[in-house]
Amino acid sequence: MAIITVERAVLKKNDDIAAENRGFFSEQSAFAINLLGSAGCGKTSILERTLEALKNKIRVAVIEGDVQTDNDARRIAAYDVPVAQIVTNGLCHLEAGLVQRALPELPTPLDLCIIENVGNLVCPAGYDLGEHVKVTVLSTTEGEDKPLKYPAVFRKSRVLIINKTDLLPYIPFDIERCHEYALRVNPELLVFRTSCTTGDGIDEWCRWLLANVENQRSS
Ligand SMILES: Nc1nc2c(ncn2[C@@H]2O[C@H](COP(=O)(O)OP(=O)(O)OP(=O)(O)O)[C@@H](O)[C@H]2O)c(=O)[nH]1
Ligand SMILES: [Mg+2]
Repeated sequence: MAIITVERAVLKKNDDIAAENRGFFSEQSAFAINLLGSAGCGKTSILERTLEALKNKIRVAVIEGDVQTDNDARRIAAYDVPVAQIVTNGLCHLEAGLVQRALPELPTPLDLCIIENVGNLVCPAGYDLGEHVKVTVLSTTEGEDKPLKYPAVFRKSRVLIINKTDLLPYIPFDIERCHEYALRVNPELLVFRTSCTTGDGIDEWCRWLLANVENQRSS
């Protein structure tokens, strides 16, 4: 019983800070995304493709969450985009307080802030960071049943990106079935199919992003 009480208190504190973070983004009319997915599904690769397409059109910044290393922040910095790295030192997810501490490192005002969460399909789902939308990436090498096995993150996401579609000819991954499983868990999910290798689907994803940046600006 005591454990449950402590957990509730921790999550309540997280939610309070997340609300402050959301206020920080909303005050400057910036659209904020929490980018989730297993280790290696292609989150940073999608960011790289996205920055190539959008960095000269909008003011964008990235927050990178990793258990160790600043490898991903270096990859983003190579695009000349403002980036803050959070190293969790073993923690398997980002929390709102960690994001709040990174916010002063970003320039303001922004149009878009993307927070890449720690690579994990389970724990990050429970923590609101103050984003407007959660976007989950699932790659074709992970198996089409993942929406059914790890439903929480898919249920809480607005968007699913099925990445690494270039590998479909070589692996037994039924993308239509994966799509159907994802919609079974969350009928509202918007699904994009991308390949960071060929660039397929990236335009469509970027168009969605730009439309949401515009909505946020005019709200
Ligand atoms: N074939 C193929 N490989 C990809 C694609 N996207 C990413 N990769 C490769 O997948 C590996 C992992 O990509 P990352 O972008 O580092 O994945 P990540 O989700 O950011 O990884 P973590 O931050 O460690 O969780 C790299 O070797 C990428 O080159 C894709 O669309 N197709
Ligand atoms: Mg990464």
